[in-house]
Amino acid sequence: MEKLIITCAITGAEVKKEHNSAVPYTIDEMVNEAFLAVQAGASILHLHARNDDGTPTQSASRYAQIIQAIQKVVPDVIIQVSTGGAVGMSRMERLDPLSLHPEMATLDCGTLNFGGDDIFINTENDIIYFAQVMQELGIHYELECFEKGHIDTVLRLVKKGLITQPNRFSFVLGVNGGMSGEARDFFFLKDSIPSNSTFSVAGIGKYEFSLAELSIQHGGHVRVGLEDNLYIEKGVLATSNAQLVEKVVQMAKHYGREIATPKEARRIYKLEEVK
Ligand code: KMH
Ligand code: ZN
Repeated sequence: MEKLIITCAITGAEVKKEHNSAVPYTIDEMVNEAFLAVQAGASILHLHARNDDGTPTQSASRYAQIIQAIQKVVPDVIIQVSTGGAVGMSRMERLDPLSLHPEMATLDCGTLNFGGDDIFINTENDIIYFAQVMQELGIHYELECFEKGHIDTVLRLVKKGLITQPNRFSFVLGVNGGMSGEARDFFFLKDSIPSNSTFSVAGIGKYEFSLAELSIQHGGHVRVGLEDNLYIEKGVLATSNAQLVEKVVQMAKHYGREIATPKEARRIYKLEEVK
């Protein structure tokens, strides 16, 4: 089995310090969380930008400050910027950080309810347009699929040549409005993608570690982080992103799966191929 790629989603757009005071907002806080998460074993950082008061922003200049500061302390890590941003942001706003030519970015592959009155909108034309922009800029994308229909959309767009190979899927499961993250969901999605694809899991809330464990055992990769889950165990808040990463590293050790360095992750995810 390939080594395990751990992505750390350090802050997100929705969770707040009121939920867990470890959620980073400022650039210094993000750098500290990023550094410790990478030290613990993360090879990819999934980034959202925030203003100092915690409000989410897709401003390229804010992303530039965050990325530069992070790269000073962990120069090799793979940076994956979010093009999901926060619910309600416009398409163009969401694309703003791509002007920085990050190594990776997310491509959200369908619309879904996002709890309460929120709808996370990703129409088919949005997906096609975002993919086209990333391809033109040479940015490697990860396919964020919140349910099976999103995978079907990807496979249809791949057939039409609108989404290019290699396909790196991320199963983001457990959003209120998306697919749950039970074992049966995991196997259904894993068995629905072509065998030459890679996949990672991002379990939201209570699904974070149960999905991580399944993915470690079945050749997938893992995303953890305070964006997705605030607890290290039931009822106990995590004290840092690094603590969540460390728990996955221990799990991987238990199953005899080694952890990929950023260099190894680039090879596994084929990030080094001519863009
Ligand atoms: N904040 C969510 C609405 C992504 O990063 O691409 C979308 C999200 C997905 O987090
Ligand atoms: Zn995100």
